[in-house]
Formats: sequence, structure tokens, C-alpha cells
Amino acid sequence: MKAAVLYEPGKPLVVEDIKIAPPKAGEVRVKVAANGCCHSDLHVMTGDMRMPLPIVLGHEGAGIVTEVGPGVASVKEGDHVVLSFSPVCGYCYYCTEGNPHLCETRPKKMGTLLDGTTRLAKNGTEIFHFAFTASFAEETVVPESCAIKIREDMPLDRACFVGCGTMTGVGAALNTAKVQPGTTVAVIGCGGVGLNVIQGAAVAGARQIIAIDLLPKKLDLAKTFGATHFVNPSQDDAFKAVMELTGGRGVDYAFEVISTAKTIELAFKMTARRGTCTIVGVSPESARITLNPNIFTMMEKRLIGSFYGSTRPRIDMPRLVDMYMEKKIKIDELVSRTCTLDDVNEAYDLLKQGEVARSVVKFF
Ligand code: COD
Ligand code: ZN
Repeated sequence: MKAAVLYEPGKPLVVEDIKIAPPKAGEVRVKVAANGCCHSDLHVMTGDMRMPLPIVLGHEGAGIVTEVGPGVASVKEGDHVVLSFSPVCGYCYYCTEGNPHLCETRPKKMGTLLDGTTRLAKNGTEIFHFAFTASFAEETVVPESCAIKIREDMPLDRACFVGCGTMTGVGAALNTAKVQPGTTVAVIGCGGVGLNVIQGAAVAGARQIIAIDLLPKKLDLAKTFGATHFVNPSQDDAFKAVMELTGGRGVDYAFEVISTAKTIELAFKMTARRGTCTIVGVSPESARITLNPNIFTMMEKRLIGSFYGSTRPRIDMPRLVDMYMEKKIKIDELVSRTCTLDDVNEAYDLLKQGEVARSVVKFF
């Protein structure tokens, strides 16, 4: 089957034929229909996020189950699925208390399936799986808990975004920060994920949603996703602008959706007393933030992180699919471009240049 393989950071992905082995016990083989071009894969391509190589990237996928391994009970051949990049065991402390995105039994070693081996190879050399999904490929094998069954009338080239950008963003607003009606929100970084934080805040009933991005194009899109005010830090001081817009108080909820120390510090600074600042981006390992600890005490500000929108995949993902089908959330507007796997490097060049919110690679 055809897949996009990263051999070396800084080099383009190689689109080539590789071998895929059948699913083992507890695994599911999926014919990938579509996969979105998220910035996190780009972090691996640039070397900011280290992964074993060679590796098949892609973690924003959806497709159709073609085969299940022994013991698989939740899906069967023919089922439509969103690919979740966070396997859950269902019995550890965090799975049981309702936070399966923090499952304790996930392997520490990256790039393999749960048994520590891979199903991908070329000429006898093993190829790793990015994020358990490896969905920049015509087919993939994933742990059962990463294949989330969805309704069949959901277009798969839209469902794929529920596997990352939509879930990560909407979930950060609704599940992690728990944005309340009538409140004020600022979102720094209005890319594929940030736009979804904005629409999550809008769904929650926030009164004022301030979008902050360097690119006018992204600020235009932010309006479509529900932002009420717009700040471009290349023209205006973002902190001052937010303070002015909020009567000098700051926002009840700030979100950092870029992944730099500077923008995290900025988000925290613009958070109001008793407000919540949520970090969505994962910065390079070497990054450090500097904060005055007294702000926590004197102002009761909170600083929290959000991983994968604090998702409970089997509850939240079909729910987001329903919300899209009922026109309560937008996905179409996120997709700037549809392409084939052969164009995947070009899709990432456009993301780097800020030309697109999301491209989607469509396989069928
Ligand atoms: N000020 C304002 N805006 C900026 C600045 C700045 N200094 N720098 C960049 N931006 C804007 C860009 O113009 C762009 O619009 C946006 O920030 C970033 O958007 P994208 O589309 O490039 O990135 P996303 O939305 O696909 O991804 C953002 C993440 C923060 C999720 C990503 O970078 C990340 O940290 N991924 C790892 C976290 C993770 O694993 N998440 C789950 C899987 S995605
Ligand atoms: Zn992603």
C-alpha cells in the first residue's frame, strides 16, 4: 500500500509502497478515506517533536474497517470509524474516573502499537506508526480503542477532523476549560486547532471571543467560527488590545494554541483574576516559561493544560459528528484544500506559509 514516510527531519515525506501486516489480537485494520494535515505532524517533520524513524505520519484520519483481529468487539468489517490517537485501556485509574485521554497504560515507547511492535515495513526494515494512527497511508492497523465507530451518513473527509483538530479545539473549550455562558475568551493562534477552540467557546455561549493571530486570513476565518473581536499582534500590542476590550480586567479564559513559551506567557498575562489560562500547544522539550508565582496567589489565576480536548473518545467523537450533522459545529469551513497523498509535502508547505487552515488528503 501507498504511505507517506518520514526518513529524516527536515527532508520531505517519501510517498512510496510499503508493506502492512494484518491486525493482531485487539487490533483493527482500516482503509483510510481521508486524513487532515495537522501542525503536529509538521513538528515531527521539522524535528521539534522527536519520533523513531522511519515513520508513517498522520493522526487526523477516518476510514472504513476492513478486518478485525481476535477479541475485537466494538467494531466490525464495514464500520465507519474516526481514528483516535490516544488508546485507552478502560480499566486504569484515569480511564475509570472518566479521563481516558490520560490512560496510564499507554506505552512510553513511541512509534509502535501496544505490544511494542509495528505492522509496517519496507524491504524487511520496520517502519514506525505515528500516534498509533499512521494515517497518511491507504491503510492502517490501530488498537481497537483508537477506532471509534461513527454514523455512516457522516462524510469521512469531514469526520477525519474529529480525530484531531475539532476534538482538540472544541474539547479544550468545553471539556478542559469548561467555558461558561456570558464569559470572555481570548484564543492566541487561530490555526486548525485554534479555530475549533473559538467555535467551542461560541457553543458554550461565551459573550466575547477575541481571536489573536498574525495572519489576516486566519482572523477572517476566526469570524466564521464565532470570534467577536480580532487582534493582529504584528499591528497592535495584543496584551494592551485585550485589556482595552475587557475594560482592563483581562479575559475569563485564555487559550494558547501555537506552542511557544512567549505566547503561553502572554496568554497567562491577559487572563483575568480567577480566570483560567489553558495551554493547548506542546512546545519543544527545551522550552521553559517564566511566570511570577505571586500572580497565582494574589490573583487566583489558574494555568492548566489540555491534551486532546480531554476527550472521552467513544462519547465525544460520535457527539461531535452528530453536532456537525445537526449544523451545530462547522468543519467544512476548516478545509481550505483537498489533495491526494502525492501532494502531501505541498500541503505542508502551504500550512507553513499560513496559506491554509487545513488541507485534507483524500484517498477515496
Ligand atoms: N502570534 C499569533 N499567532 C501566531 C503566532 C504568534 N506569535 N505564531 C503563529 N501564529 C499562528 C499562525 O499564524 C497560525 O494561524 C496558528 O498560529 C497555528 O496554526 P496551525 O494551523 O499552524 O497549527 P494547528 O492549529 O494545526 O496546531 C496547533 C497546535 C498548538 C495544536 C500544535 O502546534 C501543537 O502544539 N501540537 C502538539 C500538541 C498535540 O499533540 N496536540 C494534539 C495533536 S494536534
Ligand atoms: Zn493534530
